[in-house]
Amino acid sequence: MTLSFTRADFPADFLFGTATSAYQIEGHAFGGAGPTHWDSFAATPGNVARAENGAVGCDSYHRWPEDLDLIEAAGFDVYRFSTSWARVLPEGRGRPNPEGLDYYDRLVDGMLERGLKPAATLYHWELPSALADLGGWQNRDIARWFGDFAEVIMGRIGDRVWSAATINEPWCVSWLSHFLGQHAPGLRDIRAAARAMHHVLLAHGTAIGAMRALGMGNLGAVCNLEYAQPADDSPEARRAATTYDAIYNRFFLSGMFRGSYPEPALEGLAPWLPKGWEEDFATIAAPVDWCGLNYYTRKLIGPAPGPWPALEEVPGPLPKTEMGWEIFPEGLEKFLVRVARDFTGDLPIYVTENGMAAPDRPGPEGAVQDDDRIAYIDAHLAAVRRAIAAGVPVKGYFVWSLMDNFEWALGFEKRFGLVHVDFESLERRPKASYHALATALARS
Ligand code: IFM
Repeated sequence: MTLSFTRADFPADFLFGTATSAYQIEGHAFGGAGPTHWDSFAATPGNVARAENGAVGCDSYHRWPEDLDLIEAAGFDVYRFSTSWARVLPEGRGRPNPEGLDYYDRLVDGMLERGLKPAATLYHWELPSALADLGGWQNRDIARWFGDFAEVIMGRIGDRVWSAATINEPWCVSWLSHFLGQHAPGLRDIRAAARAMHHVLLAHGTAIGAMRALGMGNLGAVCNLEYAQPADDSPEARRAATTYDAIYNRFFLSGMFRGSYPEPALEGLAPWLPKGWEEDFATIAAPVDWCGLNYYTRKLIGPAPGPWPALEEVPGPLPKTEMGWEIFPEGLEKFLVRVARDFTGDLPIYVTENGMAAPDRPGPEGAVQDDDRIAYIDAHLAAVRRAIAAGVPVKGYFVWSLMDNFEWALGFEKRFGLVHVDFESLERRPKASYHALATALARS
């Protein structure tokens, strides 16, 4: 199976990339990294499938040259990677770990040597345990700690990265982890969630300031979005979908790009937000140079009994990925149009993550056949092209993920990679989707 487009079907300056994150691939046991809240969350029975963790991951800490070779050989322009706070600052603050700084230094140089643009994300979820002990994202001081971390790591690699984003997916860092309890630190508490939502944004703005002070440009924010639709025509379902949309999609974008929070979210969150939150927007809404959107699926939302937000997800009829997520490429197009119209205007937008978990199917001669993934990427890139045709300044698209990796609470079972990883031998094997992309991206 092939993709229905080639590079030539996109604007000449459109960038293709692939993405990973530190804890999911590096192997956190290596190189003097400090403990993180994901280590203890994963060590707690029932939190992660098969009690797996990121201690070894894909061992990219040692195998990064091979990983960068794969990215280069596929014809990608950009590699979106993240830096582990605890690898750089094992205690979260204070003395840096020289091995950690050296690692990211080598990695960035390795990308440049291969003609790849390094797109760094400061934080992709592994909070140093020492900071979790102090309340983590619930503690307002985290904004300052995060700004200091940004200064340390970017003081080392900021002169060579092509772009830098602050916090991957603020909704996951706050709501998923402090209200739904599905990710570390595994809390289910509305006050903790509200504070984390606000502090994540305050930390974002503080880090933007720290990186600007270093003279860096091309700084951005990355939000994940889920297209919320009412489960039926009732006013109750419409209201529930509006609340879901406000919490998931509008809260963070509004904070960063409008300096306010949406009313349907404040309805339930205002009593729990930290005192004086209204005064923080000058920091939160610090200008950025681009906006990244991570998109995978839509959700049908209906009302549920109980306290705010009084809603629930309702299973939908569309074909699903192995995550159980409905495949809805139209949602990506709608979001690109909507985000540019309502929040970011002329600012470049990047689809910083898109991809699917799919089971491996053996192909001829040991190949890994993942036609479902090829079709998924194809349909979503068609949505990107429609948005571009409608005038949205979409400037790039990143496949999640380069390779199979630690899929958080789902362990290593759900495979998102273009490259298959054997988690016993750690051998990498490009799948059919990798080869399809390499063909589509080849420069003639
Ligand atoms: O694996 C994750 C990634 O860490 C963040 N965005 C969604 C991906 C798939 O669930």
